[in-house]
Amino acid sequence: METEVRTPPTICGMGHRMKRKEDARFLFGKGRYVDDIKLPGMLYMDIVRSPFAHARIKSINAERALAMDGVVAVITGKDLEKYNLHWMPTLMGDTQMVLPTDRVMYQAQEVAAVIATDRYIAADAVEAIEVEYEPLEPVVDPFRALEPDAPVLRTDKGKTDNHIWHWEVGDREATERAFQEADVVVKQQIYIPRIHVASIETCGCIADYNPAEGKLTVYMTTQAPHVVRTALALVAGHVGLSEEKIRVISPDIGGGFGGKVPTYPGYVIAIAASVLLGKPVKWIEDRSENLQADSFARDYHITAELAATKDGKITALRIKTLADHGYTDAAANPSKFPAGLFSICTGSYDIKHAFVEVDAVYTNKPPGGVAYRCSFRVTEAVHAIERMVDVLAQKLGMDPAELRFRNFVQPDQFPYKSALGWEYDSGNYPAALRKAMDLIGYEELRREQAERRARGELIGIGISSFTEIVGAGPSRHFDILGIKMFDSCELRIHPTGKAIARFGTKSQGQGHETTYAQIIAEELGIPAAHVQVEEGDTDTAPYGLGTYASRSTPTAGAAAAMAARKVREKARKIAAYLLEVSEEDLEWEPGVFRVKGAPDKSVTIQEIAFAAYTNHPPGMEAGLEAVHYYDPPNLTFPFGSYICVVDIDKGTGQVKIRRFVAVDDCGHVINPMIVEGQIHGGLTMGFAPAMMEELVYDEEGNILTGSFMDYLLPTAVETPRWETARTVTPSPHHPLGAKGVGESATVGAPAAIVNAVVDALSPYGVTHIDIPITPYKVWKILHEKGVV
Ligand code: PCD
Repeated sequence: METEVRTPPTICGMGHRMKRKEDARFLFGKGRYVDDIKLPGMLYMDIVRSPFAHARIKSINAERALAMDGVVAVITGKDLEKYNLHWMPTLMGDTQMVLPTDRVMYQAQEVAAVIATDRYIAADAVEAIEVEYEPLEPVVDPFRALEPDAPVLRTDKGKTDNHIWHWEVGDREATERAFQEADVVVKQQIYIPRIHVASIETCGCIADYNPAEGKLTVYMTTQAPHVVRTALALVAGHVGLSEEKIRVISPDIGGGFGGKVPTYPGYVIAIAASVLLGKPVKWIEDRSENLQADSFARDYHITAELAATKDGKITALRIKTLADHGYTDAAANPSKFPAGLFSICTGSYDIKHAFVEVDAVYTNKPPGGVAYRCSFRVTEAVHAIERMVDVLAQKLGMDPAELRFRNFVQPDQFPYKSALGWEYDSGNYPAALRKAMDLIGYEELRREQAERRARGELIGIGISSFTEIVGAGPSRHFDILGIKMFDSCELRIHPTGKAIARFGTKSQGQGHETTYAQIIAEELGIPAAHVQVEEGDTDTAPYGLGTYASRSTPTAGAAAAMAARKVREKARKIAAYLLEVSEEDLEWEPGVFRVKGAPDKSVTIQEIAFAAYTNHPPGMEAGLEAVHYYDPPNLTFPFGSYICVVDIDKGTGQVKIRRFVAVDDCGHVINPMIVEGQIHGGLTMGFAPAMMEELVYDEEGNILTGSFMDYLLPTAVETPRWETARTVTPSPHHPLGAKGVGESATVGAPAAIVNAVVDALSPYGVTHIDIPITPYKVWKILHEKGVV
């Protein structure tokens, strides 16, 4: 099945490879990012950061800094404490320091802020501030954090240990029984290291408090502007910032990837500084600050087990995980799901019994647990199950494709209720894997592998058949800080038949200005070129929860279709009036209402729009507009099958990805070109942590990968050539049959790569390798296992 193209290229509805409307301004260098904005009288902020992972602050001496020309103020935790603004809530309901009053909890934590008339003066003044620290014993290892004699980090919360929460789901006893009765059991420790999104643009803001109006405008790199506005009103209402006086503007954003969901201390300090000084204050992180202090992702220590019959039917899954959250749980998960949607870990398989538990701990590291293009811990879940299926295949001596076919949820089982409680909306897993196998020539590759193995060469083939879960709400299960997770579209048609549509989401590069316009073009027949899309200004956009977790298409995209349908219903009434027939006598085709049986009697949507303001039916309200708040009935479950082929150089341990075929299914596709772009980017962001990215700390809590010298990112040179294809299994509940897609590839890719490398080394007894698979790691294995 393919997405049907119902509109001509002049209208450019769904299914057209429309070029991105936003690209004109990006390609001309006319994007408007936070750092492009300069306001009259603007001051600049820079931040003093802690060299220690855990220390008491004995004193802060700002005298030398304050004496410097151009330095306006130095702000410390003690200053903020006077207004009770030294702590702030995290999105997970934990608390985080804005600035410390007594202790620092991780290296690079904010200690004080300098406000100056110039960015460089601010930076020099940071150097001039003298802070006296008394180092304390740091807790770096999460297992150490749980030992009874480990230093307790969050004494401010009255805690007596470093355990944050325990979360479990599934049937423990039934799973236990299934394990006892199993013919075969496999068990594997899997570590998914801490990583960082490293988007091109770092974080920053301009806080602009206007004392005359009592109004605060914040230009800010945020993926969720409305949530920020409400949260700010809730925490700073007592100092006069009430919600109607706060305007958050998220301008163009140079990549978000989950890292721009949280509110970082820098934003709050800049806001406090602007309110105190009555002037605009700009704060822009530098690259190292971004890498060292902003929220990280992953850091999951997983123990996974599978039980199966001897002919390869998986009967149960059990997972125990230790989650390192740094010194505060600053994850951005929906409130009811402290481990995000990790419970999608039964994956694409019909597993009757499952039990999962996650324990979270505090350590002296930057706070987090946010996404890195992974829709709430789904990458961790997919990595665990896709690795385990291969571990089992190896144990059974069975082809991993065959094992997958034997265990897939079958197409006729949808809607499918998983053992851990999700209702998968639709899928056809065998079709996607079969297609990927055909494209890559699976059988032929296995033959080649056998021949080469006989010659002692290392070639591996790895599969990942993942299931994603995206599009939160439904609001009965999903909220952030109590705010329900729906999303919105407000659509206005102008008299000349052109439109403006505003949304509660916020593109960071995904192309919403194009795809939302295409949805409205599809529903109303107004050319997508004539639909202006706006997001990110809380004074004008309808309320929404923002863009992350691939939720925009499932929620706001659906809202666009529903708002357009409301407009079309009103348009039908106007058309009946203009054509002097009853509504039932009208037929709709994109852009035109025709009289049934008299097709030359018709009115276009443009004529109707004009009439809505110039000649509307008596008794009807003038105008043509609609608002829709869409609360999805379920999540959407995109999926895919990826196959990776690797060749390993025995001398150097270098892994070369020879081919990578990705078959994705995101239901109906709005813009195939944009979806392919999303997959290409997503695959590269799956390749990176699989092969090179990792935040590493020494035993003192010093970050060893604090710059791009050591935190490796792939360039075009290292990145493999991606081969993409798709199947189309529409979502039965989304108005357009679409599912989200933004994160699928990052979620699915790492397991395919690791499975390929392990497959190459399996004749030598290798069953697992933790990512990142660096040449050194492979080289060591080759030597340990006596391969060379
Ligand atoms: N689409 C189409 N069709 C379908 C689906 C989809 O067409 N079916 C398209 C849309 O429209 C858009 C895109 O595609 O445009 C995407 O989508 P989605 O899936 O819905 O998603 P969104 O919500 O919009 O977004 C989000 C995502 C995420 S989540 C991430 S990470 C990443 C991705 O997105 N990020 C980014 N991608 C991207 N891209 C770019 N360029 N940039 C960025 O930043 Mo998170 O949670 O935050 O981790």
